[in-house]
Amino acid sequence: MSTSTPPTSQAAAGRPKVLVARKTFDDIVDRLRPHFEVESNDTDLPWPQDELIRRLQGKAGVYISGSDKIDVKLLDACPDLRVVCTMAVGYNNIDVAACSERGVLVTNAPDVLTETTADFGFALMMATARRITESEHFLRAGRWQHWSVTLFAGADIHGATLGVLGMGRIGAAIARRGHLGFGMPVIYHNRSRLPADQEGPLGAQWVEKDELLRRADHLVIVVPYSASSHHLIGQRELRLMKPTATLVNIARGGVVDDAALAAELKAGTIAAAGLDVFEGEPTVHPALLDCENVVLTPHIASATVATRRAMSALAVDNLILALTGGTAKTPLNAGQLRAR
Ligand code: 8YV
Repeated sequence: MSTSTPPTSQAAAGRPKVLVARKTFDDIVDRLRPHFEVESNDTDLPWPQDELIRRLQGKAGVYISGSDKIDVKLLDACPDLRVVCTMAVGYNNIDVAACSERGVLVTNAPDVLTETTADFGFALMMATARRITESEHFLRAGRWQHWSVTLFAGADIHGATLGVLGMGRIGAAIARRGHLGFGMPVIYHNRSRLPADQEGPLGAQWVEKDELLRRADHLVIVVPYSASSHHLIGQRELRLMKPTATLVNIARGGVVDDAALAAELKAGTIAAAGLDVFEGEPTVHPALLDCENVVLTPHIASATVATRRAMSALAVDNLILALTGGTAKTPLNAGQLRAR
């Protein structure tokens, strides 16, 4: 059930109104109350777009997650909106250019989730290479009759070549783990090459994308989603990879062509995949659900209590700062805002 928190005093009536569009930690939402009249979504379900638009009437700011869409239709229907704060680092769900044109500030939540997300990327890579969930399903199904020398024999992590597609903050944190913790040679592809003084500590070497695909034993995808990264990995790319290689996607659904991936996993083009994000999530392509050599998780790479609290708190801080005359901590379009 959704609740609305009405103004409790005369003073509250004059305060700006904000909407917390997704359920988050109550004590963090409470930080908004001294500054604003707050309406919050206390269900754990996203509101349909029309309901979001209806609830945004008269609201100056909105707190959203990575699955709430801020598009032209919504912006044009919500002329009072001045600030959009997402608790996610990724912002492909927000039309930032359209926000800028309408003088709407957008903030995201970088940095606070970097190490947690890198931990998870590494965990998913290890689970995939060492066939952890596949073997657990086998055991739980009562199929373990005897030990065998090749039973769930997978691929080593230590010493194997780590390929990182997208060398931003999270990509670098994964590279550092591989290089320092597991003695992995690290190769990466990114539109821009890192300066030598940043490559050195990661033991990372820039290569062309096709070379990355050919050489990586374990490929981790960490590029933001945009029109130019749509299906960056499809049939052609998968067929460049080693038959023993694994692929992990913790970036966004749509960066990988899920139908092509399922087909190539079934054909044995690569050994296995670990996926935390999906095209059209929370729906997962049925052909992927049908593959045994895939580890599937429900978009939880940043999901530790401490990190989800830090992400929420950063979004709330941004909302307060932006609407009370301060400077948001992590703005995305502060320099591009059209005057209102
Ligand atoms: C979030 C993410 O959990 O921050 C991101 O971009 O993908 C995840 O860490 C999610 O999007 C929050 O809504």
